[in-house]
Amino acid sequence: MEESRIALSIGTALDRFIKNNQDQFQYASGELSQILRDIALASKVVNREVNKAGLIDIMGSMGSHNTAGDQQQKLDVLANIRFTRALMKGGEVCALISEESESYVDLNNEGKYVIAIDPLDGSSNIDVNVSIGTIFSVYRRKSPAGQPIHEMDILQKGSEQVAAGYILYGSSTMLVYTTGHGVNGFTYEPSLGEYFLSHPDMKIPVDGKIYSINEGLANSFSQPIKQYVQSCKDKNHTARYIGSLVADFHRNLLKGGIYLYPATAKDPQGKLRLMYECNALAFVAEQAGGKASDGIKRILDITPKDLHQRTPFFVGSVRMVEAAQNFS
Ligand code: FDP
Repeated sequence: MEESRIALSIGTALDRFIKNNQDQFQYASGELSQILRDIALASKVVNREVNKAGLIDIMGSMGSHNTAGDQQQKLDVLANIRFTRALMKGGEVCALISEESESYVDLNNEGKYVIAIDPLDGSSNIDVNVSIGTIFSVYRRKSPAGQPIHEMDILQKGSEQVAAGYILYGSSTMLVYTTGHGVNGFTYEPSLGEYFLSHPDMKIPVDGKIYSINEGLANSFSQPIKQYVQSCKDKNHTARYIGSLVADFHRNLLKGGIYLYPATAKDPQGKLRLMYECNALAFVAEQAGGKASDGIKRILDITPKDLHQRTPFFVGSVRMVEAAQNFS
């Protein structure tokens, strides 16, 4: 009986983990904990919808484009609504930056936190049943609460994040986050409707053998990037590119590797967005012992000038990112 499935421990639920670790946070008033719970809840709803894609009419494009010029998918829009509503409810969040909205949203409240979110990343993969993700960054507001949001609250450097993470809607659904005290991963147990701690204190291997880059664009890579990719081939490294940033990042976090999205002819500044894609993953990578760079400098040290700013992005195992930088 002791060894039967029902007698086995189900582990630590996300809520319990957040509560147990609340004191680690500098401003331990419970608000950040509530934000993490709200994100987890919204992700469960999005997970439910993602799993039904194909059965209900949520696949395909809306026929509109977001600020970055990408075609908006129905699920992109749905995920944006879900996360926005969840984060607006409690009053902890005073402003939202989203891939799906041109400007930030000032929630006109006393909230102390600003959230940057890509509600559904890798959306071109939705219709073909490939893993997609949500990416989020949490900042503390700088201007006094109760006044209109100021630019300094919005355009903060990645190093000022107080929490960040992602949800991966993959073969299982996972929430991975950091509050600056290491990285922990939680797997969703759908029959219980809960996330459970499955990957405590995640560490990315110092070196790896996987390189992830869209080599179809190789003709427009700079010479140093071409040379770096060639060096990976010379070492018989493995090429893996899902084309879903969260999924590619997560695999490399577990196995060791590098993800690169360099400048290309089409996207001379790189394709990925600093504020709601790169910063969060850079924070997670560093907290897991990895590195994130734009090829020259640390991602977390870039001062954003624009909400939808793009940047070249090299992230993953320290040695691989350093090697790629050495070619740049
Ligand atoms: P998508 O356009 O499908 O939303 O951030 C955008 C992103 O996906 C990343 O998730 C992904 O890694 C990258 O773009 C893929 O871009 P390419 O198709 O140019 O390789």
